[in-house]
This record gives sequence, structure tokens and C-alpha cells, in this order.
Amino acid sequence: MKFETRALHVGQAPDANGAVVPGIELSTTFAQRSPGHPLGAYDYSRSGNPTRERLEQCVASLEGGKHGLAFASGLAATVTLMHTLKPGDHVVCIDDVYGGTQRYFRRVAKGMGIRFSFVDFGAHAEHLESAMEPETKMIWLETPTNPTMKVVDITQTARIARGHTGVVLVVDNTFMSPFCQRPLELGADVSFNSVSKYINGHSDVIMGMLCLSDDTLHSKLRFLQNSLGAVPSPFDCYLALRGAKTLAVRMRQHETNARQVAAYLEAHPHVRQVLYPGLESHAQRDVAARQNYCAGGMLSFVLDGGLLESKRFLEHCSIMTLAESLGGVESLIEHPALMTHASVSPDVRERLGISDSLIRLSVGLEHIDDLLAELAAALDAAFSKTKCPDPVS
Ligand code: P1T
Repeated sequence: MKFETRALHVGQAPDANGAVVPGIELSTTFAQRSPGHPLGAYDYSRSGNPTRERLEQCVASLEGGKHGLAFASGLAATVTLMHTLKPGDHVVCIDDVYGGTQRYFRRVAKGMGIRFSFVDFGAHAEHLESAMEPETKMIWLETPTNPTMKVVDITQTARIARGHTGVVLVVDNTFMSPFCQRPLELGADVSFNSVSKYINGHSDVIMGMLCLSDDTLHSKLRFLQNSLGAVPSPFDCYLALRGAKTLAVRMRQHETNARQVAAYLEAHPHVRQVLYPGLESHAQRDVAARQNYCAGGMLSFVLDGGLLESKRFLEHCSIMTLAESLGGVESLIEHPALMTHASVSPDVRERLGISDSLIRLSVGLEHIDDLLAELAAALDAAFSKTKCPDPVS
């Protein structure tokens, strides 16, 4: 079955009543006919729940994996993965990752004895090999990166990982979703998604998902999913499964809108740079074109001004809601230095290019004319010579 068909049918066969939309299994517990012998396949919903399993099967299939595991948030999935490691183990992580991932790695996991090297992999992972150590057990890659949109060659990264025994390559696929990029097909061991973004797609669920094909690693993670207990609610699983049904059509339109927004911004005199993998000017355009099925809906851009202009610009956006998160049907715009990456230290932010002039935009499904009109008006207002009210400090 093709992607669109799998999104609608995998894990979603009609239930015992013939319901075309299978019911949500809200029960926390399941009756047993004799101690230790449940009537069906489930005993307790933390350990296993039919609605969660439907979602896990569906997303695993979209990622081209054998197994899927759902968690209460993207970060809960990250934490669970880190529990496969032990003190002294080493992780090579791309330097530009989501601020919350960095905060967890630098300020929590490190305290538990796991060592991290944050490295600029280079487009073809050419800087990765020199960061590998005998104790390296995991490579953590986000591509495109959040928020500077660096693209890294997953196939090449996987080749380097294979050259070292016992190294698990995790690719955070949140910015692309399995419609645009399928890391497992390119050699990754685990494809990670914050389901809170494109897979659910409607900004009303917080959830994470790990997809993989290796049975041994899956058993380990399933044991940890139950033991750590960071599982999503059945209702959220139902919502995410409903969202996943339209992933393909949403992603196509996100990309169509994003391409037009990127072209518009690139030609604008008050925009210094646009970072979007679908643009000819993107530094790793060739890698993106080779490994991605579509360029997605995320872009970042650098205003030709400072913090004052960035604040004025953002305060004049209204259709594009000023808010953290991404991947919803509505456009979301934000200031990474003050919002999603505020927990990253100023020197690291500076090194990564997360400046006061950097704006991140998750291009939504509004009519393109309305998006372009709002961008034009907000840029005019931000750079107008007439005095605007001072931005909120
Ligand atoms: O928010 P949560 O579902 O826990 O997912 C964390 C996460 C992991 N990986 C990436 C690439 C992410 O972007 C996120 C969450 N990001 C935002 C909330 C944001 O605005 O960037």
C-alpha cells in the first residue's frame, strides 16, 4: 500500500462492532478470567492499550519501520531512549538541536553520567568520525535542525555509525514528518518524532513516537516504556491517529505555501537570509533534494535589523500566531533566542547563529495571499521610520 493508504488503514481495521472508526479504549485495566490470565491481549493500559497500539502500528508503517512506540511527549521519548545507556556511555549529538533536547542532555542526562559531544556534523557528516570514541553508544541527529535548518546526509551518517559496533543512530524527524523524510530507509536505527507537530497536525496533542525495525532494541524500549511509564492517553492516541490520516495532503500544502513564503522573503529588502531546504540558496540543497520527498513547511529567516525590529515584526503578526511549537494547520511564528531556545546558553546560541534577528516560521495552511499580505505589513511596520509603540519588553 502507498503512504496515503497506509495512513488511513494500517492499525485501523473496523473493530468487533464493524465500526469504521474504531472506538477509543479508555479502560485503565482489563478483566482476567484467572489470576495472570487476562480475557484478551491486555492487562493494564500503561503496559499496553488497543488505541495506542493502533497509532503505533500506523506511524511505524508510515516511517517504514516494523515497530512503533508512543510516549507522553517527544521529550518523554528522548528520556526513554537515554535509559538504554549507562553512566560512562558517550553520545555524539548534532550541535543545533531543539532547545528542550539540549536542556535535557546538558542539564539532566549529563548529571546521570552520560557524556555528550555536540558537533557540527557537516552536510556529509564529514566532521562526525573524529568525535567518535570507544564508549560512543549513540549518535543523535536532527535534520533539518531546529531552528537553523541545517541539513545532514543521513545515509553518510549511518555509514559512519555502522563502522562502530553497538552505536545506535537516532534521527529526530520532527521537522519533516515521515511524509517528507524516512530515516529508517536511509539507514537510521530509530526515527524519532514529536507527534505534537506534523503527525498530529492540529496543535492539540503533546506526544512522542519512536519507530524502528530492530527486534532486540524494540524489546528493550518496550520494557522501558512500561517501566518508566511516560505513555500517552488513549484519547490523545485517537486524536493523533485521526491527524495522521491527513498527513500527506497537509504536508503537500505546507510545502506549497512554504515555497512561496520563502521566495517572497528571499526577495524582500529587509530580509538578510532565508533558510529553507527547498531554496536553491540553501547550503545543503543537494543533500535535501536527494534524501527528502518534500521540502516541508518549516523555514527560518534573518531580518536586516536587531532585537527591536524582530519584536516589532512579531508583534504585528496575527494570522501567524506568535507561539512556540510547529507543524499545526495554523501558521506559528516565533523568536528562537527568546522562546524555544532561551534555555540554550548565549555563547552556544551565538555560535549556532541563533541571533536576535532570527525568526522561525511554521508555515500553515492559510491562503497564501493572506500569509504574504501579513508578512508585507509586519515587515513594513517593523522597519517603518515612524515611531511604533515600544515592543513589550
Ligand atoms: O514538545 P515535545 O513533544 O516534547 O517534543 C520535543 C521536540 C523534539 N524534537 C524537536 C525537533 C522539537 O521541535 C521538539 C519540540 N519543539 C518545540 C516545541 C518547538 O517549538 O520547537
